[in-house]
Amino acid sequence: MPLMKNKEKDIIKFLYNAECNAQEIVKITDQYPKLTVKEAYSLQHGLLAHKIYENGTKRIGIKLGLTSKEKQKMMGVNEAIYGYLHSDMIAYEWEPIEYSPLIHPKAEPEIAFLLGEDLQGEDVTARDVISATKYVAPALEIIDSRFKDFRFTLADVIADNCSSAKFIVGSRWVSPGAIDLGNIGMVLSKNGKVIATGSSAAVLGNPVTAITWAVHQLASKGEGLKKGDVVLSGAMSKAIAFNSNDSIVAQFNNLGSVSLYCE
Ligand code: OOG
Ligand code: MG
Repeated sequence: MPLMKNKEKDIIKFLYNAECNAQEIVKITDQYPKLTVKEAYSLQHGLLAHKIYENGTKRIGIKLGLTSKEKQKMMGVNEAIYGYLHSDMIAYEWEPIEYSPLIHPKAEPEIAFLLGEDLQGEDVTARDVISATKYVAPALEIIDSRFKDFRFTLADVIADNCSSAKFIVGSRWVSPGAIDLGNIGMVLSKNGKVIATGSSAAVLGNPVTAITWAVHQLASKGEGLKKGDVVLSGAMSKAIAFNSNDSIVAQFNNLGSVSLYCE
């Protein structure tokens, strides 16, 4: 039986309050083990509407998740996921990230795509994605699952807007035609020590492939990307946990670097 509307509202409030109070919660599937991926996306959409209503945030793009074969294997799935980026998730390199409003944050190196045109349709191709992209830029996504110990099922993480919390886009913006998007190397350091390396090839072979997939998913729901949207294309290495006083730097070949400091 599909989730009843009143149950949906309760779950959305449960997730929203966990985020507002920086308090981890039990998984939704502990109580609703039959929650489907389709219902989870509906919860995610409802959560976006709830946030827009409650705190006036705006939808400013999307983020992709589980784009590497490794992460998909870990979750026992063979598909990526997507969530919404909101205006109140934007953070800046020059402004410390506050630890206290977060639960157990992790940072992920990603490539951000900044769109210069709308992009919608089930027939959108990788070429269309590139031509609609005005710039690509280095980015750090801060994920902060609302679930206890960062453990969840696929349906849980989708409902929780794919663990989205904050993101930082670096200051070097490059035309997508100027670099080989499927072959960008990356070195991630924490407090001056290299902690992971990765490549944009880990993102479904090429982040453009991942974005094309997401555009098709959105199209099947009558949605699309808009001029000015930001798209975070998916983690290029494992996510790195951080705490107060930690600094993290991701350096990308041909794309400069982006950093965060947590206070
Ligand atoms: C889900 C979000 C994953 C990515 O880039 O793979 C994600 C999670 O691992 O908590 O944002
Ligand atoms: Mg991510």
